[in-house]
Amino acid sequence: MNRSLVQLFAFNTSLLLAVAPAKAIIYNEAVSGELSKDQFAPTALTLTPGLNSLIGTVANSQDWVSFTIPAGFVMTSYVNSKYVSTDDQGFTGFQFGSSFSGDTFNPGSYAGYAHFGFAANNPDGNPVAASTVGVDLLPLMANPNFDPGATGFTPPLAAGTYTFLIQQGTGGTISYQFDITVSPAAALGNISTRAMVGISNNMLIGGFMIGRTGPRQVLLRALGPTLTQFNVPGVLADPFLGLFDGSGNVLYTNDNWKDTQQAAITATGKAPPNDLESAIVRTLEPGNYTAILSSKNGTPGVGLVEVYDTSTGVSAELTNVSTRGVVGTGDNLLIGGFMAIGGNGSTQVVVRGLGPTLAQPPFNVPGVLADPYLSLRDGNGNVIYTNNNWKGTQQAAINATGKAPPNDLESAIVVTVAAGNYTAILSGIGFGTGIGLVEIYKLP
Ligand SMILES: [Ca+2]
Ligand SMILES: [Ca+2]
Ligand SMILES: [Ca+2]
Repeated sequence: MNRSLVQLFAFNTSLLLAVAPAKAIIYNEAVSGELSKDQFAPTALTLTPGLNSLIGTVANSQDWVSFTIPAGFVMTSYVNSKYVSTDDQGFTGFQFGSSFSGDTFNPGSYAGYAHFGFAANNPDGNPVAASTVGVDLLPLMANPNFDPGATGFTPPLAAGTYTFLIQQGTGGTISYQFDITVSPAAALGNISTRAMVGISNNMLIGGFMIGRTGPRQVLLRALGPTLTQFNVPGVLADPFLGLFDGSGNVLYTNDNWKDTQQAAITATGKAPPNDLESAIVRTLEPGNYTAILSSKNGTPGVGLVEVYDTSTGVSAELTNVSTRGVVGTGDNLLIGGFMAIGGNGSTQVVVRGLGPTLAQPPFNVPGVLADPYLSLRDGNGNVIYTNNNWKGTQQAAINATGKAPPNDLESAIVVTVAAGNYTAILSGIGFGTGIGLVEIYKLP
């Protein structure tokens, strides 16, 4: 496969990466008055993507606040960025939910807690050497040695509501600031798949899942003639695109993108360059979907199916990707493209390449790829992982994901990737050809 085509994938999937971090003081007691002192009715604050600052004071009292992390985002840090007091330390901790039940002096009431200040005296002897100013308390609060008796949690904190206490007993007045970072949850962004498109079983099939966080507007498009600009020979002259639900019912079809939704498609900024190419823009409920690209006139050729989450600036929730099509040689390989976003810089995925399994029920596909070979490339086209037969190198790790291929000759890679664009390329050992399937799963 040529480098320019890899870069086409990277180009197509680059737009969602720019989630501009907000920087905001979400509450300042000097401006907005005292935070609640009632554990059952904390001051309710909704966090925004980016940095959120909470500024206040406590003197022999408690400040109670509940933070709501929006769907599709996670709290990645809770930094004690300012501490001014005559006392060595204060105390902070939290519980899941929109209020705090139980005894605030019982460690078992907290999911996690920490002392903070100049010489915070935490129970395990203190991994923080002295001052906590500038220190992210979240990983410390998640360490059971650091806060014995707490019920525990695993950072980052998922979407939801949490009630936090900031406390100072007798001994001083604390002025504090906590800086809370909210980032997109780990997810796969846009996807794209490319293969030879023929007739009958030789259609290009792209599967994807809309995640749990609610309806998403997606743009699907099918390209053929445009691929000639990327030096692809033998392109599909006239694509036809269908969108199906998880039960195989047809939801929408499109032949030529200007036919019915020209204005809506143009508004997404993703209109196909060629009038014979196809596009569909729809808002979809959570669930599994399949996009099928076929040749309108029956003449085979190389085509590309892409699925974009158009909710730019919000975490995408396309969680699984699968592509079925003909695996040929040269430029006619089967290619699955995806973008990893958020997740504090890392997303764990399983990529697998199937062939022989497709010949078995319930698929019963004739002419399958006999011996798949899989490679994973980064956005610059550099090969970062390869696998021939899945038991060869990562058998235990792949088994642990529950996604082990059914056949020993099939391929799988389990890997943690940084945010960015990737392509998974399926080919046949010994220049073998046939129908294959590339799948990409994001692990929880
Ligand atoms: Ca206060
Ligand atoms: Ca068409
Ligand atoms: Ca193989």
